[in-house]
Amino acid sequence: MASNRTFTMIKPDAVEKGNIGGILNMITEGGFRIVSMKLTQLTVADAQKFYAVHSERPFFGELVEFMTRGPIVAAILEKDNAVEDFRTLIGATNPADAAEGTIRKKYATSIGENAVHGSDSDENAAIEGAFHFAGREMF
Ligand code: DAT
Ligand code: MG
Repeated sequence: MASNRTFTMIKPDAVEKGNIGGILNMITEGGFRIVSMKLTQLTVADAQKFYAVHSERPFFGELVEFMTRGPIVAAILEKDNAVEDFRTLIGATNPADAAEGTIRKKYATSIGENAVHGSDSDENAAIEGAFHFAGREMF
């Protein structure tokens, strides 16, 4: 059975541009309940660990630099079929391919600076959420 929680980050580009409110509005309008949320900043070690699966890719250095350059909003979200439905709401990794009505279509500027993260599996959602939040911060 699919878990009902996913993990998201509003990335530094979107925070810099003042898009936290607009993105949170799309998330809540999309039927997701906020379980946990905070403004925080990833260290280089955090970003390298978070994106370890991409460590051999040519864009890894750029990705780590981008993700650590300013604050992010980290949040755990709840909805039936959360992981899959949130991936649908955020849209394709490259905003040029993202469907109308998706967060990345509206707020992302490039494949690298694409405004939001969404977990890709129930297992990763649990790992990523626990990385940022203690049990007492999950409501
Ligand atoms: P997603 O964030 O849609 O899950 P991913 O897991 O494949 O995408 O990649 C993680 C992040 O790495 C992505 O949000 C932006 C960056 N990235 C991926 N492919 C890239 C590329 N070809 N050039 C630059 N950055 C890229
Ligand atoms: Mg991914």
